[in-house]
Amino acid sequence: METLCWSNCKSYRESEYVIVGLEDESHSHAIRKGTSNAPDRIRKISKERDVYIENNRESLAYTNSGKPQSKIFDLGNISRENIPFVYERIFNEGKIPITMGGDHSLTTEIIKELGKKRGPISLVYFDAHPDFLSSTRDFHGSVVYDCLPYINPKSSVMIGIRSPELEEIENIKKYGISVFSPEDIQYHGFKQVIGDILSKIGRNIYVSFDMDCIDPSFAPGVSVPVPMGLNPITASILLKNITCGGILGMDIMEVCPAFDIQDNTSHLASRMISELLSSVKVKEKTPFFEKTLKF
Ligand SMILES: [Mn+2]
Repeated sequence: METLCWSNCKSYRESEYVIVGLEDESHSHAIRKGTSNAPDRIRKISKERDVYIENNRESLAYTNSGKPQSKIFDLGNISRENIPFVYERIFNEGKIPITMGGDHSLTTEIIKELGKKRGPISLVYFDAHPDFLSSTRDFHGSVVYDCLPYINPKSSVMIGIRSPELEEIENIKKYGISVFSPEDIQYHGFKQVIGDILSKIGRNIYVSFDMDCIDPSFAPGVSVPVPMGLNPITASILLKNITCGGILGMDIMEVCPAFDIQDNTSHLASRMISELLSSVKVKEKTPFFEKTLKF
């Protein structure tokens, strides 16, 4: 089995971070199909693009935060039905899952397991869409509503939102989730937005990263693209500042390889995982810029 290039230890037992692939899109209503191919595609592209070969030796690409310091193990792919069993064990053993989907409804199944143990959770939801429908349930458009029993909406945030439906706007107001759109970030600047986000979220952080939060010019291979999205650098800086004090888990969802261009979206997904893993292990909340590499 191909593993993600950031996987650096031999056994699940010794790992701190566990990579899990979920090849399932059974609860997607999107017209574009193919997110179930994403986990293995991201693994393959990570090996091709984030590893350099010098004199027959593999050399892993660093990020500007250094290289991942944690023990990372790629568990491979599991089925939707096995999520409760596998994630209960991961959370019981104090490990941190980094999940590659699959359609976004898989996040709900992960949050259910996490919420039982560690709820209420501060959900940090990167997405073009709020996924906050309540008239239709149990699909990729109702994730946040389906997660309500396990999260604290007042300490949860949505980042990158730009295509809400009326019903979702009403639910955002009703439950008091803070929304930071790409326009907010452009207008106020990300330093202010980071401050606002950090003042909202608690310490029980779970990050769900729908690749459609990124502008489709950078990430065309997603199942429901929306123009005017986040710049990848902005998303990375936000992600690193939010997660540098530690997280309960993260997922990266909705990459759709069949609609990608030159696998750019899969490469960006691999890169986002490495940006996270290279900066997440800092104990205290040091601002990201104070611990980036100095050349
Ligand atoms: Mn989504």
